[in-house]
Amino acid sequence: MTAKLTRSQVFPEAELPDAVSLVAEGRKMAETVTVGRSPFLEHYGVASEIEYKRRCVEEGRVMMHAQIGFRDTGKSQRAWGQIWETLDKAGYRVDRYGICLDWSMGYPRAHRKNMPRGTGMIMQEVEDWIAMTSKAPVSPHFGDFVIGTPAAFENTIAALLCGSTSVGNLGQYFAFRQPHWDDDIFTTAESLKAIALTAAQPVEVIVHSSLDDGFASMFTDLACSLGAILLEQYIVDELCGGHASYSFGNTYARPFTRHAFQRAAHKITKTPGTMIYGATTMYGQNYAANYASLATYLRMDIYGQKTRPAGHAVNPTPVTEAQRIPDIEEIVDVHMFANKLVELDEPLHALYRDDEIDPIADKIVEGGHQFKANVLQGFTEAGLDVRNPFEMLLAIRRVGSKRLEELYGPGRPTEGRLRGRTPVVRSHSIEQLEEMGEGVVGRMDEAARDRIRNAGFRACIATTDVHEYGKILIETVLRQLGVTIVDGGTSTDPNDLAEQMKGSGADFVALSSYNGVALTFVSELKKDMVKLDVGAPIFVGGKLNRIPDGSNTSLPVDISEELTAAGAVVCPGVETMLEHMAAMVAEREGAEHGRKRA
Ligand code: B12
Repeated sequence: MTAKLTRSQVFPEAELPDAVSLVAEGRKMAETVTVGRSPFLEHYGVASEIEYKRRCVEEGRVMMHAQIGFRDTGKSQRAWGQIWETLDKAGYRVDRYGICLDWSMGYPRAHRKNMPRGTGMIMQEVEDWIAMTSKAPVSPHFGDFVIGTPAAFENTIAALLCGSTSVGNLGQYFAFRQPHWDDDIFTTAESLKAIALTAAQPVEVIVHSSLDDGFASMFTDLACSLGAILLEQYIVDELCGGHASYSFGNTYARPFTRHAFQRAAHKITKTPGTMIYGATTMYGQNYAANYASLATYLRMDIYGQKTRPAGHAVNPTPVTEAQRIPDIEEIVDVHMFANKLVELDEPLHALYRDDEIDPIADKIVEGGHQFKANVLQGFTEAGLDVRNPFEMLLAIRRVGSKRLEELYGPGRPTEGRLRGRTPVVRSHSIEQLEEMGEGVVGRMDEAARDRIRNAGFRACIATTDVHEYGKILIETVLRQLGVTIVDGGTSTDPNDLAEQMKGSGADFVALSSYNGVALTFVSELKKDMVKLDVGAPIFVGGKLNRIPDGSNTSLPVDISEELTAAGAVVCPGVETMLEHMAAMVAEREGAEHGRKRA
């Protein structure tokens, strides 16, 4: 059982920054920084997106959300106008754009230059932000790498100035770490100031949180995910006077629970929801098959918003998403598809069963309230000040999703289950990975399995960024093969990983990378390992691509060859690593045999 929390564990510092002064500093900025008038606000004659959303809910309109953001700012500006215009001509509407800032934008501007870049948009001046949002009357939603990062305050200022009334992403605050940035006190302070700045605006501004980016993708219990919304409402609305809102969807792949969760969330929504994100974990490499997944989750989401509107836009995700960031035409196509689906949706309503789904939604809500209450009580018992937003933010971030669920989850304590509990309503994603891992081991040749088991391998497993599912999969497979796991962490730094390799004497690294940084990471890791005289193989898998410098398409390209040249073993699947491990065993046996003969 997980040990109880104590204040000194969570906050070893003698003193924390004063929350009241930080909130005051954020509010003061509202004297000079206010929401700019964007074409969206002008066109619809509203003060903020919240007002627009309430209006759409009243009219029974299903809103549409598209994600855009290319490395090249010119291309992003083109996309802003082109997608809206093409859909408008067809008689359809895109209501909001979620802007994919690059993760390097999460560093304060003065630190940004030499930091690792991902695959998103990089903007320099506030004028660039304004130039983009002025291209069409679509609501700018700054969902990522604003609140929650070390650049929270300055990026929130830019977002408000260019007319955005929806700024995120509190979910990222809790779960993301910018590489080479260890100062979570600074990140918390900047985020709290940013929240206070939004709260002090004369118009209502959404503080957005993506549950999937935050803890929800790692909770095994949907009640904890709902409890996370309640905790965020508590911090933002109650403690800071702001307007917390949320999205979910990427990792809610099972239609029944996706829908039950929508209904549960509807019951506790205060500020209108931002968007229901596409169920992108349903996508694979085949576009035609992806259309079936698209239709399944979209239909569910459209129905949800028609019958229990919580203000969310739905998000048709292009079917190319599992391969790379989608291009402009692909975004237009998928929106044509989604709008048609809305038109075709009406006669199908009778097919859905309220009597089955509503009791599940009720269980999630009850469990969610229980989770929030458990967290507040547990924190109080540990000596934390639950009325202080700084302490609440930093404590939740430091304790982390897994431990929060272990300590305070509403599920019944059960030995042998993930997080030591039987979930109130099981979330699908993590269990699915475990099943996938078991499948890989089950399909292995029995002799190979035994030889690896007997080899007594020790493996250091890590990720270069927030994507952790690949790591969980590898861990499941390796554990079943008797490999000792050294946890190299998520969003780790190459130098720390090399040190860990040295300290633990691991036989190999298994690295999962998805954000377009694999090449830089592996090159640095290799250098650091050479420095420390560590010669172990580096297995790498995930989404192995990057945007080449000076690219004219802004689309990432495969980097498998470069990674091989940099000294890594590129693994399109887990099987490749297992084959290499078998070869390592054979080599060891050969060496052993040679020694015996000598
Ligand atoms: C789930 C997901 C998320 C979740 C992650 C939840 C979590 N805690 O893990 C959330 C919502 C948090 C997320 C966030 C982001 N994501 Co994301 N995400 C995905 C998604 C849908 C699935 C990836 C996944 O985990 N698959 C499950 C694994 C198990 O399967 P797999 O990838 O097929 O892996 C196989 C092999 O690669 C191999 N493998 C994987 N790792 C390893 C390691 C070793 C050693 C070995 C041997 C094998 C191996 O094993 C698997 C079985 O064969 C993909 C799109 C897609 N459908 O693939 C985007 C995707 C990876 N994300 C992407 C992006 C851009 C982001 C964000 C930057 C978006 C944003 N603006 O916020 C943020 C990340 C921010 C950050 N700080 O890093 C991009 C990457 C773009 C690119 N490189 O071209 C993708 C491709 C989506 C897209 N098209 O834009 N994401």
